Amino acid sequence: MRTQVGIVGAGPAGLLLSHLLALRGIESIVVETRSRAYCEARQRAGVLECGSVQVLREAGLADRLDRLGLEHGGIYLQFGGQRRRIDFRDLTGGRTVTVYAQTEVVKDLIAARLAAGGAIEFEISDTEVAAVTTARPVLRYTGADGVRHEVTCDAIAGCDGFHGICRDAIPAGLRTVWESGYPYAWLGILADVPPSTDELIYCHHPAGFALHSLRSPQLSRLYLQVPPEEDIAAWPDDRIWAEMQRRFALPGWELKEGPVLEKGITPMRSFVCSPMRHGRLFLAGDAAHIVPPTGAKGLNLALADVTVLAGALISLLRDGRGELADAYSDSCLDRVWRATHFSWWMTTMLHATPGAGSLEAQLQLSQLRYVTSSRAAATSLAENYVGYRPAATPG
Ligand code: RFL
Ligand code: PHB
Repeated sequence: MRTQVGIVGAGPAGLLLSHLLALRGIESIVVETRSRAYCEARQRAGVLECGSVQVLREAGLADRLDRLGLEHGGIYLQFGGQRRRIDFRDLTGGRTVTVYAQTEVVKDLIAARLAAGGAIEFEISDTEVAAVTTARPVLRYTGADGVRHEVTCDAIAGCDGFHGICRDAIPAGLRTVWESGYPYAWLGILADVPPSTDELIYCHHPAGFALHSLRSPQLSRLYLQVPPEEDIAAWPDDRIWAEMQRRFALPGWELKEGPVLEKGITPMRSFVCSPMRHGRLFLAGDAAHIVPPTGAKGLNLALADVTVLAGALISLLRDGRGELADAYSDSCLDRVWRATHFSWWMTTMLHATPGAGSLEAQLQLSQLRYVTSSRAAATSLAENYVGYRPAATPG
């Protein structure tokens, strides 16, 4: 088999890349270990930066996003018995974020690819990438029917997430990895209850961080800081709600409870791999970098990477020009490091470190008071949250 770009992974990165390439006449195949139903149901991110919304809109993928997405002009920071708003519109010249679940983004992308006759192979196994430093890299996999395939490509995009195989195709001696864990995890729930808030609430509390997010006017998404090795079995629904009530408590405000539709625990880490390119293999999204979710950056970075990558591959494969491909890694890593710092900063400002002395809490509270009272500090948070810097759609 022969295609121009072999794409490993049908997450947001791989799917958007195949779509952006198809819009410019570049052929690709997407291979994915999981089933379509699994990819469409996996509960993950919820916040799109304005640049991500613009890329999806310009690619003709925003029909449902424009109908169902909820535009938010700010967030609340809650700490020390008060809830203060950061006004993105005011601080960033009118920019906003949009709450629209990653599951919906993935559904839209899969539907658009299949409607356009795009090739997505689900439930494949034994993915291999080879000859990536030649002009004809090779992608091998076993299809759902058990048949082994070999696809000769012009380039391969490793969009296979943090646990994928593509990153390891860059020889260890040629890549540098920076990594750090955090001494806490998030317990996330999807609840069948209208949100109790009009904007997301990021809540600092001595017992640990909590986040009130949403999915629709009827569905709430909430998170609690828990110990990293916590067993979800230790958290029956009534314990989760009791802990939410304790952390979010504010006089005159009520947290509404409802049936818990889904729950799970997510560990946290910061991770960056450089370079994001080796020969004709290009990494994008979680395959190359991971951030803790407190800054709502992971999905947005994945979409930004492939927006840049699409431009680089179009230039390379259509016009025979390699400059953008050569610049790909550095131009993405600039944004990745900004988001890595922002996510680390939000995380360490808002979470309680187990065993930390009381000095830490005082420093966090001082930072929270500063960021909610100084226009300069609030602007820095706001411009990072809405997206610094957005990637432009390839021409
Ligand atoms: P994905 O989504 O992990 O997709 C990778 C795909 O590759 C497949 N795969 C393979 N396919 C073929 N062969 C192999 N050998 C393969 N190995 C793996 C996998 O099955 C999968 O389908 O990576 P991608 O596309 O880079 O997208 C990244 C985002 O999914 C991720 O960064 C975000 O979900 C992170 N994130 C958030 N990001 C935001 O921007 N805003 C948020 O509000 C936000 N909240 C979150 C989050 C992540 C969370 N979790 C669960 C980690 C909240 C949570 C709780
Ligand atoms: C979510 O809605 O899932 C969400 C929102 C904001 C975050 C992380 C996750 O920072």
